[in-house]
Amino acid sequence: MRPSNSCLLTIGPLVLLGLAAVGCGSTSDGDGPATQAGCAEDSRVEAYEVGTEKLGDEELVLFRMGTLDPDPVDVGDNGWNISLEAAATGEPLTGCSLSATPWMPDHNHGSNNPTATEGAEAGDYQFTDIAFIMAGYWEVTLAVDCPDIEATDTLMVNFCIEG
Ligand SMILES: [Cu+2]
Repeated sequence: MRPSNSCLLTIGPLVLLGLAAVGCGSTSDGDGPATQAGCAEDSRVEAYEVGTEKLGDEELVLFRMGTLDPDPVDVGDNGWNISLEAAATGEPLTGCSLSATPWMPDHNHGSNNPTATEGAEAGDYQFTDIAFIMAGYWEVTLAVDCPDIEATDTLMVNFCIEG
């Protein structure tokens, strides 16, 4: 169910700024899961725990969830640490390209598409500017491409920012 038609246009920084300015997806009718507030109760939301390991969709890469900054995530630029291992060998994956695509499925829009930098420890990667431009339910799809891995692997991690 869609919340309203105020938030259907997608992509483009100008459009996004416009949406943020008018407060897209405001809780006009209050029925359905797509309201801004209360996503902590949303059955799609998984609690975020540092140290949890998640296997990528292609089962090639193991993503270990690292610290968030701020923790919990909030509206604005967010930092996120992630470690990558080869699922087959458990070896840290270095030299990878790791990107994040935040998306609000209930509003049909994203924000930015940042790339992580490699940390000092082998296999560690850091995002500094994942832009959660509004409160609500977000899905962040990670995509990783490594010299030691045969194909791109992806993983979706979801977050709730209480409005
Ligand atoms: Cu939105």
